[in-house]
Amino acid sequence: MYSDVSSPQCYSHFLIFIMILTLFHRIDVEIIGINYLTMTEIKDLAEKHRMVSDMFKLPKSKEAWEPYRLTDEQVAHFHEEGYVSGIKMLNEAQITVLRNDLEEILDPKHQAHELFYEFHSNESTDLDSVLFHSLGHWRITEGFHDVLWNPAFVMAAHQLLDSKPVRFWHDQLFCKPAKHGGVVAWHQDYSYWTRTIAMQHLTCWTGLDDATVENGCLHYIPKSHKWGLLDAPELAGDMNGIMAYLTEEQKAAFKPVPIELKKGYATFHHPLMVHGSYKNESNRSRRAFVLNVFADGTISNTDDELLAGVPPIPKGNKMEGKFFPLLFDAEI
Ligand SMILES: O=C(O)CCC(=O)C(=O)O
Repeated sequence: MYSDVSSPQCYSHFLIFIMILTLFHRIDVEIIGINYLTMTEIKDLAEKHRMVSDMFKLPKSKEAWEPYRLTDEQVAHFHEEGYVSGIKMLNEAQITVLRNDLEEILDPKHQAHELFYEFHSNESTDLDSVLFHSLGHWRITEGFHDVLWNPAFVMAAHQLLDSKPVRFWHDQLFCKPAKHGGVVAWHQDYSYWTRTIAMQHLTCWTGLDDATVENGCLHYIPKSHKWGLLDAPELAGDMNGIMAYLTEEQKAAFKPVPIELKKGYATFHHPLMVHGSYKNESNRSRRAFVLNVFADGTISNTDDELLAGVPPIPKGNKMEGKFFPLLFDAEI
């Protein structure tokens, strides 16, 4: 039996069908609209291997680079002690730009959040403490992108890497809030990086707040870069986890030195330098960003992913490409 298409019942079914169709169409259009917006607004700054803002001026001549050079004494201190600190990186205006950038990207709802390699709102294993730690923000804000090419940074890095060209590895943020900032346990950076060889890496830590003993500044164990490679402890776990891997002689030489720095100033350390930082129980925050580099010619030591979301570089191949820009080459 056929239904009568002109019946009121059939007409109301037809109306409901049209309403559902319209609804789905609108949802569809909205979803496409959201995707379209996301696609157009997220800019991955890793595509740009040069400065994209006017935050820093690139020196145009050999003479113009000179003011950024470390002295021979500073370079000698790095080799002897494993670190050199008190290097001016940023002026007040640059600090303000980076603090504002930081404020924005701390929000996990930031539109470019997916570009982080890692994002830990709280990496601390101590339930009463907070340690914000992330990697990959150079891809997200112009400020954190351009600090990679800061002349004061690249010139010092070049000198400390035995005058070799400087290639970017990755960046990090370590932020401790006032009152309940968590520790960064004693560690050597290279103990987490053996997936890249040879060991010709370097770390630069720059404060966005004045860093003091009270708010959890970085501490070094001078000369520990001569101890060889130790096992890697949990980074934001037990402060003294590394002690299990030390000889009695190393334990006796374990004399932490606080690296107090005014905001905008940096400290550079060797990849085997034992370092860490204590809690922040003061009423001031302690925010800092870290730049990790290696000498050009460093190769991948794994077929696995080197950083989350970054296409693998097959073992034995040179570290280069979109995610690992060359930052400084005196020959160019
Ligand atoms: O900011 C901190 O307290 C730790 C930094 C660190 O581990 C590093 O610079 O390698």
